[in-house]
Amino acid sequence: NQFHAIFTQRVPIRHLHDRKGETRYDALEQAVPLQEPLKIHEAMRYSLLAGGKRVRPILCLASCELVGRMEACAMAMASAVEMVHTMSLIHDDLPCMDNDDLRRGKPTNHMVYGDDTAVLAGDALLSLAFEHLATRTVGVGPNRVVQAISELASAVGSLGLVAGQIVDLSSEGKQDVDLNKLEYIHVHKTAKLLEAAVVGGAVLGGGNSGEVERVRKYAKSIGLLFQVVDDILDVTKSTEELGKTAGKDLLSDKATYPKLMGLGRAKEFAGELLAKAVDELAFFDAGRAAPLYHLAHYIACRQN
Ligand code: GRG
Repeated sequence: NQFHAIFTQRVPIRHLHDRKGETRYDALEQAVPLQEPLKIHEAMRYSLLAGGKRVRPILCLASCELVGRMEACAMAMASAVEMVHTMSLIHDDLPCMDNDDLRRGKPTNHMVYGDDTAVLAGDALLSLAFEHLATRTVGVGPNRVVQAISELASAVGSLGLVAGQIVDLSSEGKQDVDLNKLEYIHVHKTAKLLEAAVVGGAVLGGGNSGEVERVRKYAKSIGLLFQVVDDILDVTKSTEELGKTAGKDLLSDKATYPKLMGLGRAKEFAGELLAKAVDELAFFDAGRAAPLYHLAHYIACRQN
């Protein structure tokens, strides 16, 4: 319930364990201060602070605490992951990619600032993510910081997000997208960054290699689960709201889990992925694992 409240109220990440109501500031807001040149920093902040669910940073902090360290050790990583996520959304919405006018109910970055600034805002967020992680991580030895940087870099590059996006773009309008290809796209576009968030949190939290590999498996399952649930929501929302924007998902050619395996089987598959993720947590202390346990259930049951 605590986590559900955090997501639905869009609580800034620094507030996660702020039980006394003290030190109320948002790490992300502070990471990108409004400064000259104003236009680029405004554009970066517009999307970064636009009310995303912040699933990735919260996973990162929960994973750090799972293996025994304070969330502060992973705060820079948590912010960096959200910067990378935001840049991928800004670029994904561009006319040369998905060409979307709205994101989270607001005009997309390029609709407000223009294509040129939106490209630069994405580039600047990507670069700042790595600078922030490298220079603002506190209380962690350099080997672990380098390992976290490397996790994030491989999640983003030509074998990560970019791989998922290029295969997705190349599949547009084609009828040859089978379950294997769909899984490839989702693993790369969605699961890789969730994996980097969770693994990075555990690495910076001082986890040993066994612990890190367990949370990696947890992350791979919830990463795919995230997308299977997204596809299911597209169908169920489309059915509820046929004729509104969501209806286009039902009518489009885009391959989704419900389309390729049927809605019932897609829901079963989501249940299997949830069970697999939760299994990996059994190895850890139940109290420490509770946040990741509830986050997995939140991802399985979310409505947006
Ligand atoms: C990394 C250099 C570089 C380029 C990016 C554009 C691109 C290449 C990749 C696209 C990646 C993409 C848009 C994946 C979709 C991921 C996804 C599930 C988004 C929705 O995530 P939520 O629901 O969003 O967490 P909120 O709005 O809550 O933040």
